[in-house]
Amino acid sequence: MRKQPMNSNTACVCLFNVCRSAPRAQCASRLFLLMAAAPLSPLYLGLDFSTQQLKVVAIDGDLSVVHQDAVQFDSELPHYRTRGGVHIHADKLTVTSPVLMWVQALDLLLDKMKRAGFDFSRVEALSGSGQQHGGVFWKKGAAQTLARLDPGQNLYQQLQDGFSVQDSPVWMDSSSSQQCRDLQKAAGGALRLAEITGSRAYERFTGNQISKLLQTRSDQFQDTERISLVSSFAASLFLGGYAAIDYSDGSGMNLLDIRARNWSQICLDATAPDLDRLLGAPLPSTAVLGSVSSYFVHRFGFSESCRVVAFTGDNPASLAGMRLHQGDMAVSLGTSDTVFLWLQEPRPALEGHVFCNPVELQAYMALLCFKNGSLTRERVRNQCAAGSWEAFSDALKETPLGNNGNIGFYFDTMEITPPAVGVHRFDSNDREVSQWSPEVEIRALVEGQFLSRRLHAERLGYSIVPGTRVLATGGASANQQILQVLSDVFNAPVYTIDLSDSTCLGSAYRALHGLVADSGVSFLEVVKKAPEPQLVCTPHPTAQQVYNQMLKRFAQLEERVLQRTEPTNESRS
Ligand code: 5FX
Repeated sequence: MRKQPMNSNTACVCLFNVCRSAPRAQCASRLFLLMAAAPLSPLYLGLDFSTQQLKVVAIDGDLSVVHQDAVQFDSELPHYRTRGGVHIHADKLTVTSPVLMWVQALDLLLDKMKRAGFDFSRVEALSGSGQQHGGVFWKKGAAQTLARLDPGQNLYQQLQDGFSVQDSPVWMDSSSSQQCRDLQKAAGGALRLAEITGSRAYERFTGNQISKLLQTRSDQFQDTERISLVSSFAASLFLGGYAAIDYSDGSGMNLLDIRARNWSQICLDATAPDLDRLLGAPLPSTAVLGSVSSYFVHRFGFSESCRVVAFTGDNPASLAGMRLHQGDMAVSLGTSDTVFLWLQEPRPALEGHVFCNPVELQAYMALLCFKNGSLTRERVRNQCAAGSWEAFSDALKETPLGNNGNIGFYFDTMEITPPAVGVHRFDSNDREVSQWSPEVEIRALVEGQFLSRRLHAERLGYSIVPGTRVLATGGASANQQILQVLSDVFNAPVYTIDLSDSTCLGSAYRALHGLVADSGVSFLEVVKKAPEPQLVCTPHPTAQQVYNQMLKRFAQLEERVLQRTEPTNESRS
């Protein structure tokens, strides 16, 4: 028997059974039977700093989930008095979250994992994501605090004085309309800004929030030594130093030139002085930023070699979790519907967002949000199918593809894409009508929603090519007839994918990929062992002809609907 120095990766049995209570270092016998000469398999951590909670998932090299945990901000950190993780201010436009709540949530999460016996020494790499657009303002001197964290104290105790702004603006904020107008003017218009940064000016985008801080609380701005996104802030905690903003989440700031993959000088100049220094240089989303700081080694038992892979936004991380391929589209059918696209050549437009792709350097992704999703489907189900999904599905089955030329727009609340409101019905001669039979109304709603998803996706550069897959997730993806319409409108097969925690899982996958990305190994190669999506529908043979025609009319009718809608407070000029 060979005596070996123990590390926590090595399973052992003490012959005299004294180890159970005594720490290894104090073991009297120093006589171990090595049960497993090979170290336990490595693990990869994915964290998600989302709006309402901090979540973690650990996977092994086979991509199996071995540990999950979460901290709910409202209930587990009640002293911050957040609702849904945020504070909505009196003006109803300003929405913030306490930055120290996020710090304390990390303390709590890691303590929970430790108590659950999670073996941090097995973590070979970690990565994570954060709600997009939120800004964290580090106070002068915070870099030193981060670099000298004392493992005897928690992060919260040591970072009390680390931030120049205590309440971080988050993605739900819409208080920077003036700054949006100013930025668009400086960039040469909304479309020009979208061509540079991937999006026209949006109030929640970080650059406009930075500009607002400078104009309204310049003392706090002056006291700032670094600005992070929620994602890069979280990575900074693990690194013990400021983490770079990654290209993908950086695309949600109205500051990054998404083609040059660097800050746009026009946008920097229009936003705040000396901003490139405050932001640091952006890096690819697959970059290994360094190893965890000694704080995590000593306090939790992480290995000194545990790598920190750039953190990114929650939507980019979710694209990774869904393992989207080139040409794929993912549709999440939830309270609001979200569409993710993998794009090779983007065409930024006035609606939607184009971000750098989080898993492939040369590619892009697009994100489109549609506010009138499941709630509108439920309203129409209640009115036209007596509240029954079965009757709703029967109506879809009994009505023809193309609905005999009837086209409807259903915006119960002001829509994001496009910014229009109200219910608008047009017959096959493009004449406005006030009502239809329940069956026609149901088909018009579902076709109208998916024609809109297709129209706006195509405007951003998406095209349906052989091999295109549509991945459906979210509540309504359980309804086969709704998915059949989706398949017909896109003339593509529809697959479903179980996506509980796609964001966290995507971050864990990215941690694993980050270790090999530099050697040219693709993300899809690394995640090929993950379960495949299930094929549920294929398009009807006549679908292409019916919906290609219908899409043209739909686009013209949408213009008519838009002309009747007042512009929103978000600047479209
Ligand atoms: C995307 O642009 C958004 O604002 C949201 O999806 C946030 O990322 C939610 F965390």
